[in-house]
Amino acid sequence: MNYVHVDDAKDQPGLRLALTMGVPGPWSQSAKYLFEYKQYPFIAVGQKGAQENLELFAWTGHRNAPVAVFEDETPRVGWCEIVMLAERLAPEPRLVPVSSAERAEMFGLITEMASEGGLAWQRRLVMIDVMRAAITDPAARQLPNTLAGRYGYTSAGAARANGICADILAMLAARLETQAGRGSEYFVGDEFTAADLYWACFSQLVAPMAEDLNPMPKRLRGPYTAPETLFIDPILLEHRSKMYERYLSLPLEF
Ligand SMILES: N[C@@H](CCC(=O)N[C@@H](CS)C(=O)NCC(=O)O)C(=O)O
Repeated sequence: MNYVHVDDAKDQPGLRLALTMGVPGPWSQSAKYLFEYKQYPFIAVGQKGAQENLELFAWTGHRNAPVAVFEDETPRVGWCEIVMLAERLAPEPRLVPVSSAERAEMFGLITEMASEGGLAWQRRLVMIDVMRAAITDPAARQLPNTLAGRYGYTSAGAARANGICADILAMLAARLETQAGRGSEYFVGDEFTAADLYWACFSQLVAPMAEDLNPMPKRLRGPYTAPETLFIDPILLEHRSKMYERYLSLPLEF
């Protein structure tokens, strides 16, 4: 990924996307693929995970990623507003269904993956626990401690997280089973939508793809991998493999 510094991006026209560098952060990966899939050009700006990102903050008011800045419009940070920006800038190929009923289904599914309290949010609470336990020297726990402060970590919350993840994963698998029963390989309707794209990216947070496809830092592979107690129905991983093969570039770039 060719990242540009904030100073070299902020006065440029068009779309600037701040993305987390060096890790397959699923929110950043999804934002990147939205625009890549639509072949809409953007300048990638590097965000450093769990750091202060002072220049990014001065420019956008945010320290984390993704942040999408189009021209002089308000920076967009929520996944939903970034999906809608992509759809506005490049209406074709569509990633949001025409039918309002299907839109409601699609946004509901992504909410369960990506919104506050959803699958990735819960996985991050567990990941913070795992990273803390792996670093024996408390003084060296700056990264997980920063994430803990940013994303509402409590040990009680982390203890509840696996149960919530299991429920969401079972719902997503059941959804794909139902769709398969009516002859569709996609989460919603009969076509590739943002829900399929988001699941491909967010699945990395429970079952990261192999090193050759997802060359993530070795020290993060453990924390990204779900515990064995969390059942991941094979249909979920078959689906994400198909989506990458058909629509999303591999290997992952970050
Ligand atoms: N704002 C996003 C969520 C963004 C988010 O959680 N970003 C994380 C994961 S990629 C992040 O930047 N973590 C590293 C950091 O805080 O520096 C949304 O609500 O859709």
